[in-house]
Amino acid sequence: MAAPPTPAAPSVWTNSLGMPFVRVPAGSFWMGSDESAQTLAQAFPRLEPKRFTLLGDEAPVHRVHIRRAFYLGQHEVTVGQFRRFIEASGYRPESEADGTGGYGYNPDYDPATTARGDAFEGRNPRYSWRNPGFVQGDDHPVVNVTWNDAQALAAWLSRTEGHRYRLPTEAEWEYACRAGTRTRYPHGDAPAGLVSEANVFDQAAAPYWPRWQQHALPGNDGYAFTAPVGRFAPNAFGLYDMLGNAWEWVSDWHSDTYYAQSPPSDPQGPAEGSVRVRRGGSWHTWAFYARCAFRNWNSPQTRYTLVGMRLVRETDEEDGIRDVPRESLSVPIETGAGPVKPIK
Ligand SMILES: [Ca+2]
Ligand SMILES: [Ca+2]
Repeated sequence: MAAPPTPAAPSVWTNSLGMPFVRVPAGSFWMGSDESAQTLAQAFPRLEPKRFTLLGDEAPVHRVHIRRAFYLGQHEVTVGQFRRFIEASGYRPESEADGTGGYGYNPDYDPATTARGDAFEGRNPRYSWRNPGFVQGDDHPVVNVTWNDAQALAAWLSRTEGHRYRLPTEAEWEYACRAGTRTRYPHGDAPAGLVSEANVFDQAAAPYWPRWQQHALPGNDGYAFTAPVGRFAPNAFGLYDMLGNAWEWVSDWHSDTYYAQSPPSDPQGPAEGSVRVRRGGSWHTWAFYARCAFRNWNSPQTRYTLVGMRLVRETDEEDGIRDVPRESLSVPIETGAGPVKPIK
């Protein structure tokens, strides 16, 4: 008897800065979440009920078609890759160019004594992508980078390589994160399962943040701060750390009401806005906020210890990259089931 076929390994292409990209095929998916406050309260019993009423921007769940395959960074952009970009281009990241710095972890910093009560010290010129206040190797995700810094990196790569780079759209990001799944997380709905799948707020991080200890997942993922990229299992598209490690900027402006008006094919987000979306949660993020559907946002100038990026390289006809036949992918792109509730 023949052995069952093994899923094809993703086709990986590496750019001039050493960033591996995997091809994400065109397809359709259900975007967003319309879970009720009651359902969420059962799954996350330690959270205050008001948190479950603030998720209106995740609904309605709506069908989205991604009409074109794209290459997505297999990992978050790393410190080493960002350094090579800075050295080759002469670009000055916003945190250094505007002189106000970034944010950082300082064990002596007391949020209770500050007006904003922020978890991290900043802005402060001692902090930037070079120093978030905790140790990072070159293989950790770069943080303290702004949406504008991501634009600069994409523009420089496009110019020097002749391929078109950009941030993913919010729809491309969620499609890539879900990789054929409909659940809260790619592994399923159970928050506790996330600790073995992603670097989030867990028992490794909790001792550094005693105030939020009760929100730490019960397991230990091994990382109190950022982890080297690719330490957890990839999703069905071969992508690592879509959830956790560092939040990832996407290209869209944020609007609370966008999903109700979103075009079904290749949505690009609102035409204008004041804040850009970030996705996926980070090493410091509670499981509730590391769901595939959760949306967060900041101004394009925001730099923070939790926020990094991952780039798209668009496909083109002449680049000689071997396209993976859709049939060989291990994930069903189309899910037969409709949304739990009818789309309004
Ligand atoms: Ca962790
Ligand atoms: Ca991430």
